[in-house]
Amino acid sequence: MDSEPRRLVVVSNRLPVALREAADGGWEVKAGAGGLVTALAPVLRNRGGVWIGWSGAPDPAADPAADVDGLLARFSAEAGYDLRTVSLTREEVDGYYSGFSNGVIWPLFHDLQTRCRFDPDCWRTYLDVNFKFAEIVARRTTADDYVWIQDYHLMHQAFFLKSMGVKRRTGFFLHIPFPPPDIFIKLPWRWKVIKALTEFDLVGFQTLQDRRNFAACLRRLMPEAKVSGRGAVVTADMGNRRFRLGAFPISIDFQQFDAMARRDDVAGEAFKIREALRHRKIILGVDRLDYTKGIPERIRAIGTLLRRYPDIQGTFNFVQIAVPSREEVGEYRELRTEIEQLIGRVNGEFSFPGWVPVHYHYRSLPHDELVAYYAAADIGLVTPLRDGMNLVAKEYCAASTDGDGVLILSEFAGAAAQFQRDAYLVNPYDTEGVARALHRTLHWDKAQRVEHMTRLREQVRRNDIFRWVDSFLKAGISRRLGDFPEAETLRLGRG
Ligand code: ADQ
Repeated sequence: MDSEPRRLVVVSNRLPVALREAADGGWEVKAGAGGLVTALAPVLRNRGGVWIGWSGAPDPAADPAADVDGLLARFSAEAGYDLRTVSLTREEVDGYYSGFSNGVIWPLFHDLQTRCRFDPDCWRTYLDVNFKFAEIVARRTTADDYVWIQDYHLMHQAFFLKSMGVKRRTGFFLHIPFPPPDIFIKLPWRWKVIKALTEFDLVGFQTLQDRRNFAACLRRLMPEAKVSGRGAVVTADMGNRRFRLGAFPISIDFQQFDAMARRDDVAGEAFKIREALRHRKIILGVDRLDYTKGIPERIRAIGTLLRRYPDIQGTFNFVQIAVPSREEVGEYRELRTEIEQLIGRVNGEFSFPGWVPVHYHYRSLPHDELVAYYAAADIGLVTPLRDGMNLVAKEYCAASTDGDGVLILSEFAGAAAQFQRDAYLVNPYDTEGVARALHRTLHWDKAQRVEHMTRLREQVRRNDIFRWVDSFLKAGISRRLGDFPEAETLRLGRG
């Protein structure tokens, strides 16, 4: 039996803070607000936890005026856990982050292989940067720690730790899908990637299907591997060692979204949104502007809806909120232009005085404003072409506090596995099918909407982000979130 882990160490590409250039030319730190930070901060806080990652700014350490360590130390003191930054040069960011992680793994793992640019230089930089991360992990941790690595940017951490002779208990969670063998084997470095993943003690996926895909790739590329067991977590036997594979669907802080949607100011904001749209039905899309999210296909479906069912014209608005993402990449700029042109076309064809069908916001919204949109919407239209999980679907349900709402969800989002009974599932490529789903659900009566939404909300409430952390830690080290010792105990233990 393994000994009690003393600290939880989280390693991710980005730190849960953003380091950026301030107006006065210096650097400033801003806290992140994602679900992962919310879930992990309580485990790390006051328990001597550490978070290791890139600050998001290429090489601020090279800037003599930047007191990066000082800035992070001040932030760490407030946050109650240590932040350790991995500095990356502009070239490293280009090769490891943009080139390999987002130019190869992201499209390949989302089944969009034609978008991959298999550049061997980027692959080499990916390995170099993974080595750099692993050196810092080795330096900043001890054999008593549990090291939890996040996502596809860092698939070689366990491999490099072992090659340095550093013994650590490691867990890895993949936030994006894992593709089936026919797609995965297109990767020129498929064997090295799968081998690297087998070096973790636990590899976690979003869904059972992802886990099955991984097991199928493993059998194909490493025939000596034997996967056995039943349930969410199974064992892979590699002959000389074993590791575990599990499905851990990620989630959100349900209570936080629910409570925010119930706040008077947020409910007031939701009312204002409805009023501005003259109390017509609201169909809502919220995404990072990414080609996996199916935004052009969704706008085409709105056009089809208006063309096929003319009775519906003037009765609803489609509001699309897109957060700018990876704007430095040409492909993403082209996608933005395509979306704007498609919206222009639909609005040009169907608007009439007093009604414009599609409203489009290209910006990141503060949390409470986003929740006001969720609360105001009658239909959440979540139609990614492929998605690891999709948290927007869960946030929409959590913010629908009156239980009156409809979730139309892509069958290719990880969330579909949990929501298949109560979301209206669609194929995002089938614009006529999506239009039909919209037409039908716009006519659902209140009892029907409430019946499904109540069950969806219950599902998210029960399976929240804290449960996700617990289930991963339980599989990894037979521990729960609350089991990590408080800092006081730690200090006494050390003294
Ligand atoms: P993402 O691809 O980023 O995450 P998603 O899970 O939908 O996808 O999360 C997006 C987040 O961005 C949500 O929390 C949402 O609130 C926020 N957001 C979206 N639009 C916004 C806006 N206009 N303003 C402010 N915030 C906005 C990856 C994987 C997913 C997986 C998650 C978590 O691709 O499949 O669900 O990680 O594991």
